[in-house]
Amino acid sequence: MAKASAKQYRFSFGPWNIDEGADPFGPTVRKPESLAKKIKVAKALGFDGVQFHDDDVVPDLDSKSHAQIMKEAAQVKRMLDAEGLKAEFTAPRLWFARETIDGGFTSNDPKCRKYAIERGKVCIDINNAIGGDWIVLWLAREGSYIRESKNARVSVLQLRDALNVMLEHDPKSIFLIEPKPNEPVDSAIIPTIGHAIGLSYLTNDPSRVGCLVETAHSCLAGLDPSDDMAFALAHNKLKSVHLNDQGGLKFDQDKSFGSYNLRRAFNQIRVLEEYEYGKHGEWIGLDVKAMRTQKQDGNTKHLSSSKERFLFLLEKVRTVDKKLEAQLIAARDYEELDRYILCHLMGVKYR
Ligand code: GLO
Ligand code: MG
Repeated sequence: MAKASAKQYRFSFGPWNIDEGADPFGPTVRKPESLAKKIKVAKALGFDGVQFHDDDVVPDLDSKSHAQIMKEAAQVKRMLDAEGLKAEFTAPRLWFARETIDGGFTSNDPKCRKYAIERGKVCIDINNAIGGDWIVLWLAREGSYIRESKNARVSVLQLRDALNVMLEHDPKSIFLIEPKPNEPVDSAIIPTIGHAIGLSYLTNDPSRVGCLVETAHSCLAGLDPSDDMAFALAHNKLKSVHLNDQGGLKFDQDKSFGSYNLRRAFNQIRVLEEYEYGKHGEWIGLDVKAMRTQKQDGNTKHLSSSKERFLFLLEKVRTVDKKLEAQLIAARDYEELDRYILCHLMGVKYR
């Protein structure tokens, strides 16, 4: 077990991270668990908070009045309070509704775009009711299957306009864009962290538009997740992360953190640690999925093992011989630096 003090870091995951194991090729293999149970699991596994979709907080919210939605959100806040947990964020699940088949904010149908914006406003109200720190916008269907179906320049400006309306709806809310290059769409309008940050600068209040880097999404774009985090940190825009892992350019795997590439995981923690990520309340979010083969009674092991690995690698980051590292960098002996880092990671004697 890791020795490092993780005081600086707060951990969270979402209810969707304890799932039933369905995939596009087959049915569910595990029974659904209630939100109340998942909140208890978060506490039992030593997490500090929970991430939500708007309809995780209030199921079937389109069929409910605003007053009813607020009442149910307050109940979830009480469930969190009872466990001493916090809500990290709420995300409008804009990829599930009939109205968002062709995207939400960038749908070609103006009625559907209006639906998406109204849903965004309800999500903001829910987030305020449960005391969440931010709104996360995973722009799942804001893209296309064939490029001719949408004008990408128009789509970018529609995203800007939607953000402006939401920024105005609540002058205190902070919005984080979570980019992903593909899946469910073929080509996303905002595929990378550079695009997300570029979009933030187009809005009326860039200071309230940041971003969330997810390991697997960076890998799917062929990029290094720690470099994406560093880029966002350089812009003061890294407000959250979704740590997981991904084995190359295939479907979005959401593997346990570090399970595919330990060194890549080490480097993500390294960049977060070096720039004191977490000092201003930023969370370590885990967006991991259990394998479909996993049985019901082991359906949270991917969460506990991801957190355990984070703490183990944090210790590795903190015990790098900085003097030696600086000497090897000054000597431009990167072969030796590579050897030292690998010895350190493998726990074998160096020299
Ligand atoms: C899927 C995304 C998804 C979001 C979550 C919050 O690829 O990573 O899990 O992070 O729905 O909006
Ligand atoms: Mg994610």
